Amino acid sequence: MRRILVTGGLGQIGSELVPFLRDKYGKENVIVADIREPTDDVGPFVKLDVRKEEDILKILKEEDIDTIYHLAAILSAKGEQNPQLAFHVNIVGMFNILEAGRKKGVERIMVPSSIAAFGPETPKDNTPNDTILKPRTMYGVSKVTGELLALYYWEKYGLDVRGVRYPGIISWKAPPGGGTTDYAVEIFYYAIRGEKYTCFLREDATLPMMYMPDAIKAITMLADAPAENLIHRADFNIAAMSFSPKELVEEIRKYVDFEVEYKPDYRQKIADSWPRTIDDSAARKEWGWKPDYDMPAMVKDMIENLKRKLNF
Ligand code: NAD
Ligand code: AKB
Repeated sequence: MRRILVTGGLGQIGSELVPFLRDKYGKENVIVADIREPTDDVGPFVKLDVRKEEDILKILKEEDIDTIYHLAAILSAKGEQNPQLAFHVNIVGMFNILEAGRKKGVERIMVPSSIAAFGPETPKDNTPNDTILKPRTMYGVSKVTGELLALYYWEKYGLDVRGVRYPGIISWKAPPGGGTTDYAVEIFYYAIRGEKYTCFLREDATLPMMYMPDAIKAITMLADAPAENLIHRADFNIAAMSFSPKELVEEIRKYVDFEVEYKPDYRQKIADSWPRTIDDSAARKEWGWKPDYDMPAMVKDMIENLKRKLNF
């Protein structure tokens, strides 16, 4: 039996990861932790600020946790507006989770990294798994730090920390939390309502993306992978699709008509520093990664689900 803590569990990914884990391990065995109070019933919940190591350790002991999914973070765009906050939540928070996990003796910590770990010097097309990591956002710096700390704690203490470098995640259940790729979720709401959308990236800003079911599949597959097969730790590239805003608009217009204008803001510079396409051969080889959704399949599913959700 597993006892699982999901930090940042009220966020975009946690909102869908938690039900998945509860189906598998039982509702009472998966505890949501977040700095925010839930607005509706989310099942077992604890209020937790990951900047406080003692509070984390107390919960790990009280709830006898053996597995942590550490999702609490400040994402790229929000992080550039408050880099000091991003440092404390993402870097100090990650360190606190590792220290509390080590002291409690948890079995496994899953922690997402991001394509934000890459930077302007990284090759942009078919970006290799093992390449130049010189990000220029505080969020990216925190992701590289997290990847290196994961490796350090594995080699020094045998603490089993694993993670994938997520691309932009697209989903319809919970809103995204302040990233550069958020446009690819927001745009669907405007399209379905038939409203004009102002895109904060250029029409040709191609970025790697992934649909939420594949994001859940990736992190849970990696969690279950035999340790002896893993050469990498918390730094697996994973890919599913890459597209520009213009290409996404063309696909959405196959279902609904809407107007789009492009007014790139500070987030364009962040997007410019990230890859266009990703080489995920290490994840495919080491734990059998393969996505289920390409861009057309994602758009069809998003439109169907959002139309139902928004009563259109
Ligand atoms: P999100 O912003 O939707 O959710 C993050 C959650 O963390 C929020 O519910 C927030 O309240 C909580 N939080 C913030 N500060 C906290 C603190 N001090 N203590 C406890 N909780 C705190 O983020 P998400 O999209 O669900 O991302 C989860 C993880 O996946 C993050 O590590 C993120 O970097 C990574 N990731 C996400 C994407 C994506 O597109 N969503 C892409 C790449 C990587
Ligand atoms: C963001 O845009 O910050 C996230 C990410 C790719 O890490 N979606």
